[in-house]
Amino acid sequence: MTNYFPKNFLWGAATSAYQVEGAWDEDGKGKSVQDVKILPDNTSDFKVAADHYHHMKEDVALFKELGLKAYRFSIAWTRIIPDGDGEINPAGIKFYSDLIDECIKHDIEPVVTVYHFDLPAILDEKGGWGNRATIDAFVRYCNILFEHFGDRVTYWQTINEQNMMVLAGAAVGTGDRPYKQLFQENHHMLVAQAKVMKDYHEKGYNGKIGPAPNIAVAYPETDKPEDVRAAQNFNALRNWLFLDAAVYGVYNHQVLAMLRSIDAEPEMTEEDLAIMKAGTCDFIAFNYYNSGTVKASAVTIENAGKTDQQSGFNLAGYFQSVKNEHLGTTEFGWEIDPEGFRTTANEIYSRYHLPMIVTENGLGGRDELTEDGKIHDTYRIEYLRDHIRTMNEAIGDGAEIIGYCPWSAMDLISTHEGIRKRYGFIYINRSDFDMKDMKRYKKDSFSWYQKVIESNGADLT
Ligand code: BGP
Repeated sequence: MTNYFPKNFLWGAATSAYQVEGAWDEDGKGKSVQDVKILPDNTSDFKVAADHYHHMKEDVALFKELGLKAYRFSIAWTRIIPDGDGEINPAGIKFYSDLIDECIKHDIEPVVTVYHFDLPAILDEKGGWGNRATIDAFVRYCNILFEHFGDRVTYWQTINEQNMMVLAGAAVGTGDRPYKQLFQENHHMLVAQAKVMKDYHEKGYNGKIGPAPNIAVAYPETDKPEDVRAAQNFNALRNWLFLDAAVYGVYNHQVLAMLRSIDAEPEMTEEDLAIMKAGTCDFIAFNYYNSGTVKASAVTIENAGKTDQQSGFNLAGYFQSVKNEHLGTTEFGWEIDPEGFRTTANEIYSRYHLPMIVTENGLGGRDELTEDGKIHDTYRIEYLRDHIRTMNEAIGDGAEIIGYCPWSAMDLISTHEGIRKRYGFIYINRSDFDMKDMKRYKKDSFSWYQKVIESNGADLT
């Protein structure tokens, strides 16, 4: 197999603040929607998580040992501005400043997401993204981050998986509401993101900024023209809406028609549209776990609702998600489709011609810590190997992928399935309800990924 990875490829790994940090109310941190949400049954809260807040230096040293060239993490808005739009918390600035310095000291490029599902709870109480004041609060927050860290951070992502907040909000803990409301919130997020990208560019920082949606191409179930069109509709609503806005500053035409027909078209002003046009991105960060498969849908269908990020969803009259009979699944039921990764990367590149960083990709499983302190996660190695192979092929096809940050650098709390669903290269010794000793163990995937990075993707054995 020819190795197409460029010499300076950013081999990385990812986490998000509320899922990894813990210290949920320490050093002045305010509460986010993740801290106050109703948890699914038998599932850990996020109060301690992987206690990365207190193990930061130890963890970054492990990332160095792993060989990471990049670390994709998010900043908790509520550490920086505890109530979302008021006073700045110096301890929050210090924590991320130290984390960035620690990464740089170890030659690890910080790849920073400013907002990963954790809106300040106080802003949520005031109407959240439905309230236009949240746009201003977000823009101010981002500018504060740029002022403090803009000299050291080259890759910024605005919003993690905005599409999943809108389409699978119940699963990712940002709440479910009627489509009319959700797409109005979505519109405000698009405007906020555009303002932030515009500010970032105007202020002349020496870096790049982009969105970080979850992008996964969907297949039609059959070659029936109606199924093909269903897949086109699904892709427009799930994927292209978010990238068309970030890259071209426009609304996808098919999505607007769809939203009109279900009475969910957002209200937007001329000024909003001008802002969207004026603030666009430099690169595309995207998360990929698996593809989707859909068929045409009757005008009324049972279970027209949404499930979780990767299990597909239905829109009566437009599309209905189905199981793909050609794909296996993880033990948590998510389909596995490395070929779809190549297809998705090429599709994104064909549409937008911008450099891409994969900011999430990985397999959640129930890892076992053996008595001699090992974790034999061969299933994770297989998943990552197959995806790295198809990513190499996508680069060979000409898709400009400049970095890969699998989910996750270390075990953390899943969005809705607790810590029993693990993703990390590093095992954290705790369970959903027993904090044990929080000791860090290297999984088999750790030494495997180490070799992958050392060989710049040539050695996947
Ligand atoms: C993405 C999110 C992450 C993450 C991952 C795995 O949707 O950006 O925050 O958790 O999916 O999902 P889960 O934790 O539900 O297994």
